[in-house]
Amino acid sequence: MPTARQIDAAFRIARDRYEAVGVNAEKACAALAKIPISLHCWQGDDVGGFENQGGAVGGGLAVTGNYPGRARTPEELRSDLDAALAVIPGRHRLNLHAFYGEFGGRKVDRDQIEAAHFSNWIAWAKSRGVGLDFNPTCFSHPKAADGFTLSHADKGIRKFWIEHCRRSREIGAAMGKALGTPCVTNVWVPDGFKDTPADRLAPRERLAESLDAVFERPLSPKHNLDAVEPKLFGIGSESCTVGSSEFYLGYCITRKKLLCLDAGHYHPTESISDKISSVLVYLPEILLHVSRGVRWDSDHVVTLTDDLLAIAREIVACGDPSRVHIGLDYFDASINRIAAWAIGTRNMLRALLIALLEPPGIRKAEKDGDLTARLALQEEAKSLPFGAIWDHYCQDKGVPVGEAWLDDVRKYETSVTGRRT
Ligand code: RNT
Ligand code: ZN
Repeated sequence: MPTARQIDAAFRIARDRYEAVGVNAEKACAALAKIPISLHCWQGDDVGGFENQGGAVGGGLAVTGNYPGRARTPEELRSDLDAALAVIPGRHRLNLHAFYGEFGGRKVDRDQIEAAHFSNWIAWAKSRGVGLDFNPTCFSHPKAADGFTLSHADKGIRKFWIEHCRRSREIGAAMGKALGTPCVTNVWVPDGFKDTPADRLAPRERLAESLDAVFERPLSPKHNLDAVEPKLFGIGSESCTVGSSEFYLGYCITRKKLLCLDAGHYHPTESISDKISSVLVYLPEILLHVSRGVRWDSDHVVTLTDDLLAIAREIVACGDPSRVHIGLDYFDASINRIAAWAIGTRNMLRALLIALLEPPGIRKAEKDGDLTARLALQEEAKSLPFGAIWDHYCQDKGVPVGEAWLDDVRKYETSVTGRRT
């Protein structure tokens, strides 16, 4: 492990190197500290939730792997999140799903949930200085078993899910109010067809109508921001997804909602990086689900890929990162789950730091019409010493530098997660 002095020395050299290309590394670090990442609670327990219904994940989602140590209770999940946050620099957020409520052993159906069921989460978040985001859970439930919820042909089933989503955004608003930072409440429904539908229009009309009912009551944007999430396909809904990209883009523009761009929800050769600027022309704010699809929407742990770098670059290049709410969305049960959070979140931050350290000469070359210089500078920027800036940032924020974080996670594994059966 490098000593603090070595980290400082490397930082000073790197800072000078960046200064030579017109970048202020200290300013970049200060800007990074202002960007929160919303950690997805569902990485900690394989999208299980705490309803004690014993229901495996549904809705076309698949979690694979059997690594020991899954969180089985809200206390365990909070403790695991503390362990993850301890190795991630900066202040962040937690993204909760409705079925992570605490129901005191009683059966509380989804259309009965209340903010009181999340009071321990709110207290935890407050004590950690963490913001909360929220999601209705429209899967892993008997009323979603045939793959349809808000667009269901049965009015009673639609009503049930409308009530669930309505309550979810009220809970989101209660969280936002209690914590003094707006909660982004994101609606994703699995609705879709395994095989070629005869009528694609009616379910889409029903989905729009149901969503309008969900969002009927205005809530202060200081407390809650509504988002909706499109998808291309899921397991069991390969032929047609009711909430497609076009469906929700239109919905968001006409209803003034946040569009959620999930990195795994498009054709495999499409990246959400190019979509960010496109939708920011029409929408003041958007939500991202940063994920990594491998051949399909497999939700692998986020790694430092070209795709991730491009996403981070666009968030920064569009001028105001606060317009883009960044959430993570992956679930890997084949490795240590706390490590999965740490790896993905640290990578998201690292990608943002690289974006914040982009030499201004690249943009200038484009403005000047010098495409040769643009490409040359883009390529040279790839070997600038961002690692030394990142190490220093981690040290400055009081978290382990480099792979040292893994030792901390291993210690926690030996004493806590590894003992769970
Ligand atoms: C599913 C969506 C959705 C979920 C979470 C658990 O394809 O990406 O965001 O992953 O709500
Ligand atoms: Zn998602």
